[in-house]
Amino acid sequence: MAKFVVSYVVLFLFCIFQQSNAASASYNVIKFGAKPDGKTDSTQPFLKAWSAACSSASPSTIYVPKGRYLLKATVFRGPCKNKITVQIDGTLVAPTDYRALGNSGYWILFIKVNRVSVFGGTLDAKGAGFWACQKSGQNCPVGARSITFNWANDILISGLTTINSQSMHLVINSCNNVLVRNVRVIAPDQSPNTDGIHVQTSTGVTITGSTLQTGDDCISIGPSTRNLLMSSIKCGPGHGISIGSLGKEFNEGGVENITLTNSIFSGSDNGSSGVKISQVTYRNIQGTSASPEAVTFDCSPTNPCRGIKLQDIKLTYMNTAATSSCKNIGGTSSGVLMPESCV
Ligand SMILES: *[C@@H]1O[C@H](CO)[C@@H](O)[C@H](O)[C@H]1NC(C)=O
Ligand SMILES: CC(=O)N[C@H]1CO[C@H](CO)[C@@H](O)[C@@H]1O
Repeated sequence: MAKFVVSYVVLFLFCIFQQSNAASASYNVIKFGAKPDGKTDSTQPFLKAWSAACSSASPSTIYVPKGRYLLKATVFRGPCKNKITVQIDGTLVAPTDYRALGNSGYWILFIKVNRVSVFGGTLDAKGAGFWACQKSGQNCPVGARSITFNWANDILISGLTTINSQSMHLVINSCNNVLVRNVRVIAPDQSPNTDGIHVQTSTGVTITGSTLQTGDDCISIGPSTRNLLMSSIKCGPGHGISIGSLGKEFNEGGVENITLTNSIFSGSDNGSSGVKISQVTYRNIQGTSASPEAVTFDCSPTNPCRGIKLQDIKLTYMNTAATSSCKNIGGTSSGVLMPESCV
């Protein structure tokens, strides 16, 4: 009898699997006219593939084969009828002239999408021209973020590489339930404002197994962010992890329940804050600091940081213990702490 039940269940699962397989649709961008030559503008073919997937009643896959695809500023808009998987085996490249992304502020933008998964892919934004413009003090456009999710829910970003963004590489803004895993960010350590991952006004974001080498914050956390988990992060060069560094506007929402575990920093420095911060846990963090002061909690007297927990931290500066400084902070510390805790 028990045996019968098991095989019945297996058969039943098999049927479901068959069914969902049969019903899913696949859209290859090449069939919509995309050219993998790195020169022909493939923006419209990508948008047509998106429209087809977005209006599909069954789950669908957009497939980007190997090759280089030139994309201008592109908006993938939802809501869509069902789940969408974007499988990228190729590289998306931005136009060589940085002005082509204009003042839009975005290169690849997903708006109001739900249940979208992006697997693989490389984004090469060719940001060097834009950074040079900024350095020379000319009149430059605002600079485009490479990939942004705005008002999105149930998102998976897995195995994506993003290179040389004009500004922030990956932005998660006003989202719920986002998993970022095995992502790589690569930009020179002198490139300005090229944050690796920026999270803001979002709940339930997990960032794991990612390597972030960039010119600004590896991860920056903006106002109104709750339940953010970061684990197995390799950061550096880069400015470490900053919380609430925007802090410019009044009535910004606080940052709550942020956990960073099992992460390694090299040549990193710190960030500080102007917004209300609570329940931040740093556990099992190692590495080297670019400045003698490795840990700075510069919380404001009006919005002190609360519930900060530090456990097993070892950060050195030129082979000696780095230092820490705390202002207006409350919390606890345990385990081996280098620098000594100021909490
Ligand atoms: C804090 O965030 C974690 C995810 O990092 C979540 O599992 C947990 O439920 C959150 N705690 C509270 C009190 O919301
Ligand atoms: C190296 C570095 O950027 N250190 C900074 C850490 O944060 C404090 C407070 O904002 C700054 O004063 C340091 O310069």
